[in-house]
Amino acid sequence: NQIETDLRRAMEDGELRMYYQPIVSSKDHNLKCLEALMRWEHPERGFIPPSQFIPVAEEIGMINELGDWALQQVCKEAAGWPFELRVAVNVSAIQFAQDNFPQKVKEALREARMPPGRLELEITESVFVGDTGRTQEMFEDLKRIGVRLALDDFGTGYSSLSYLQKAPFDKIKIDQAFVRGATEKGNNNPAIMSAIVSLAESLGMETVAEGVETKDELTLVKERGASHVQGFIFSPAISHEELLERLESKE
Ligand code: G
Ligand code: G
Ligand code: MN
Ligand code: NA
Repeated sequence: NQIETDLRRAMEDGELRMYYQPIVSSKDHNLKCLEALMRWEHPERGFIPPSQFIPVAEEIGMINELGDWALQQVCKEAAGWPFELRVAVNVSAIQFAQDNFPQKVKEALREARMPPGRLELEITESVFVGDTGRTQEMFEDLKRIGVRLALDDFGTGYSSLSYLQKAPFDKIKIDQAFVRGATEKGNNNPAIMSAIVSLAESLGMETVAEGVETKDELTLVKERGASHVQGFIFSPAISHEELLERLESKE
């Protein structure tokens, strides 16, 4: 399989990179967290987006290796930042189902000397599908280590409110599908956003409005109470080098 060979080489030869997208506070637009997003610079095919290679890695059984690499890389990079900012890593349901996943997280933090509270794991509702009871234990193990948990892409999958009750999430990420079109007349998305925010608040969870691109969208998500904002209006994901330059210019 060509893509499998290519992915292996990509990991070994450093063709994979972590990029970082800012997540800011709604109130003052201060930088609070960076979401790590994987990028693949293929020597012949050029840039391959994660939406293309992550599902392949899941199918061919390489997502755990890729995920281990990402976790270690992000902890190493974030440990060296000039500010103690949080960093969020996407974790696929397959990775999350590994019995030794909490151990891997602990190890990556220890290796990098990263304080656990700076690491946030973004998981989607798909981790609850086919759950045999182990998921609950996994959450408890991770909370014991001291990392934060975020529920990603909320509202698009199998969204069951019982998931919110079952898991100790610190943050809910409101999917960008609710931001798109939200500023148009007669759109229901603002009402849905308000409902998600009030639910999250009553459970003591932060909220991030994802995919905010325009001023009108920013005004709207603030009106609707989202505590944090992420989107091209502030910045796309940038390389680690560019992030360091930006952070150092703030020192
Ligand atoms: O950055 P972009 O919007 O192209 O990302 C597309 C998708 O790929 C997102 O859903 C994101 O969660 C996923 N993704 C990006 N980086 C990683 C990663 O390191 N691990 C996993 N499991 N998914 C990732
Ligand atoms: O599924 P997940 O939330 O992990 O993926 C985040 C994805 O959203 C990344 O691929 C990122 O590049 C993309 N993204 C981030 N901000 C914006 C935005 O403002 N507009 C659009 N269209 N995509 C965005
Ligand atoms: Mn995410
Ligand atoms: Na998301």
